[in-house]
Amino acid sequence: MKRIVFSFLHFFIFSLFIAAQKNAPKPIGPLPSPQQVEWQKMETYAFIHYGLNTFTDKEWGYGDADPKTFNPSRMDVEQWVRTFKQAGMKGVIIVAKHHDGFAMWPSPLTEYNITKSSYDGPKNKDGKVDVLAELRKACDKYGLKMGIYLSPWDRNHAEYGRQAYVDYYHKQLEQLTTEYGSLFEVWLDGANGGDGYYGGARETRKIDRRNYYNFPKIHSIIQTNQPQAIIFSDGGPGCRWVGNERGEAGIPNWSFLKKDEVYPGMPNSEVLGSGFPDGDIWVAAECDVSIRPGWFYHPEEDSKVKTPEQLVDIYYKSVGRNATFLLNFPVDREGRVNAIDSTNAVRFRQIIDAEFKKNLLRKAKVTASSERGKSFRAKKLNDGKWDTYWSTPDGTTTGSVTFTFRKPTRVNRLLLQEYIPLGQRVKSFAAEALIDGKWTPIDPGESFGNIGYKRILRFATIQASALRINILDSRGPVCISSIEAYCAPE
Ligand code: FUL
Repeated sequence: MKRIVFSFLHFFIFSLFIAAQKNAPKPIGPLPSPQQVEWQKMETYAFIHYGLNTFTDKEWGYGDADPKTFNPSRMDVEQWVRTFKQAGMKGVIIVAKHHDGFAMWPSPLTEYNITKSSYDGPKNKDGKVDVLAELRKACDKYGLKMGIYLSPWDRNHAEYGRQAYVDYYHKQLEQLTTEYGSLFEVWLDGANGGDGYYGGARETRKIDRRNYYNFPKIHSIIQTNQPQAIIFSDGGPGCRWVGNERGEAGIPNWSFLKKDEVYPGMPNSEVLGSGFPDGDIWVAAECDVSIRPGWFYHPEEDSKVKTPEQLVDIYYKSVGRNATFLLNFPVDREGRVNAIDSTNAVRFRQIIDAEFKKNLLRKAKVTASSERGKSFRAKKLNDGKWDTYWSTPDGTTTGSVTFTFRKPTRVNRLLLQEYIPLGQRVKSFAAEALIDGKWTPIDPGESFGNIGYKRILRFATIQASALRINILDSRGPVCISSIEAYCAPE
């Protein structure tokens, strides 16, 4: 009997689900893949630049530094990952090979690798030092995801500029995508060609940025071996560069690009900050920025580490503008995340946690100008669930929602999220607050722009008895999964 009741309940819930799906708004492309949605939910993750440059005080090694120069005194990969965990990072992308061609893992394809360095750390299963294997282990221990950066440009390799190097690069990628477990992102930077050591030739080599590396082949290696991995480059296909290294996404920020229009190292990269409103592929923006002026460690930059407050500001300009925040840590010459960097990064997270401690709209009464039906009511906006959403009927591309507090409440942050599996829709919106009985526009000091996965607005503290969000234009019926408000400590 118990079983019958149970399966009846299941059937009932399932029927409700089907009924809800039936009335659901039709998706409006371009759409993200489920992997892209999962990736964007990570929001903040770390980047590591560490290698010969750390010891030669360079940003771009020429490719001729002696591997023995790599000589950390107290290296501790677990310390990196522990720090990232405390700083709320959900993953870490390591530079496996920068432009100087030095491989941080025991690549059998080149002598220019970590086993030829002065590093005498833990050994991998083959008895060799292997920074990537160490990182894998630490990531698994602390529950962080791992990604890799493999520079296409290689200033060490004698064959760079010719087909033999491209084959070599593909083989390196094949190895990295099969031997280090699951990767959440593969980073293909856009710096390309120029002068280098090139096996002793010491010359300038130019390549055709669009075609030389055989990107279709690169993508197929990654997609075959790591189907969940997001491929980063200036133009995706998984996620895109935001067009600057300040950690700032544009307003508005569309998660769309036009197919084949953007390629690594292209000029006019500033257009990447806002994406293309009429794009035809989903390629959301990632904001890469270093906690120091340089990507690699330089002792003289110890006094220039970004403060917790600066990192908080970057969070609002990246995650708060529908992008992800990739924060670089230049590991120092000891082989650690420097104490100044780790202190500031952890403090950054504490501030963010304090600012988003209590969603003030959770218990507010919510009404909307229109609702699509039972499953898409405005109350889905503050039910605490990401995959339920408020939606308007077909043909209704504007609307407003009002949240009424039980008593006047102090507010200075507004957070909105669209249900992106059905597309990014809202083109413009604004917000008002009911202050002393009068609807007053909220002024975030910047344009509201659009929404996407997440949009956060900061404004001076107001005491409001209600908040009203006005959707002014949308590419179709709106699908908003949550609206939240906070009062960050001042
Ligand atoms: C760029 C590189 O040239 C920089 O050195 C750094 O790695 C940055 C993240 O990407 O393309």
